[in-house]
Amino acid sequence: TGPSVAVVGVTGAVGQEFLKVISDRNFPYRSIKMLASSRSAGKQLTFEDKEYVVEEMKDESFDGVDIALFSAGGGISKKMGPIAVEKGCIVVDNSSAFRMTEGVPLVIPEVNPEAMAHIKVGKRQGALIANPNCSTIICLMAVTPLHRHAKVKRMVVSTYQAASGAGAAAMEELELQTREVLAGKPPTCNIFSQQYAFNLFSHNAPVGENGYNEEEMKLVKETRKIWNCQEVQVTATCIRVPVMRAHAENVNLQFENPLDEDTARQILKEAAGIVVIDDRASNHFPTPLEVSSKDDVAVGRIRRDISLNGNYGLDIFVCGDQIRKGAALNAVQIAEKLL
Ligand code: 2RA
Repeated sequence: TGPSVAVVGVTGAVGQEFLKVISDRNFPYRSIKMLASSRSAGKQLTFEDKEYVVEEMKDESFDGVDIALFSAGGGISKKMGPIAVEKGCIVVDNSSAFRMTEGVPLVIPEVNPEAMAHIKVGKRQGALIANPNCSTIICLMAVTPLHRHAKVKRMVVSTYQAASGAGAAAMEELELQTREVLAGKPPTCNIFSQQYAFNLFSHNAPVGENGYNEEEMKLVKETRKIWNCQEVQVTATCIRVPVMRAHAENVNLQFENPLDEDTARQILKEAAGIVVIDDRASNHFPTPLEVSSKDDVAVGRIRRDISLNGNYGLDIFVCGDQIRKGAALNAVQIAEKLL
């Protein structure tokens, strides 16, 4: 009786995580289609003790599909998303293709579920919902509960982004390079133009006229759309670091209203999808390894920003799994809200 589901880009890192999350959360699908490009078509895969063959995605793949989870790049989403919607399918798109499109809800279920409240499966109405960028999801999961309490005036984000954000091939290259460098060999640089192992560099997204790269502008624009708050001041610096699959982000916040660090810590302890790791005595704070493959976003280093008078400023440090809450889990949670 549940929805018929299609997973688009099923062989990629996020596509595989879609399946893990669907299974972990017992998502009540009636049927599931494994869709990918012609390159992956024909591959066999076992899911929940059933054998599937990956099908090459075609227009007719979406006939009768209720919910399609897309993570196959912006080009595929642009081309096939509207076709699926036309057929009455609800598309949850992990690409950036439609995130800033007027009328397309950009949703983090714990943050702005109201943005998609009008969309339900079963009406065969067809709709497209955009999954925010991973660094936006991870940041706003931690900051929104504080924003709701004291209204963020300005947010300065420094990200330390994992290889997984650049795909499975980047994760493989990080491992390969690490072995090569340790063996005294020159690093293989196919995905990134420079050595990644034992290094870090400004995020590989293109840099725009204003000197910000696309990853940084996503944080600026998506925050304003998700919070429906055009006046919030956001700036960001996104860095790629040699970590496999979890992003870390330092966030400096300036509020319109006072918020002391103890209250902030309490708000975060009570926030959905958040775990507070803030043990100063043992210097134990969030780390990418500790959140990898986990659902919750970890927050620590909660402290008053001493550069400001009173309790109008706060610094926090956030870690979240880029493939899971940063992409697949968020999308499946959106799908759950469609039921
Ligand atoms: C990255 N957020 O980490 C981008 C793409 N998912 O590179």
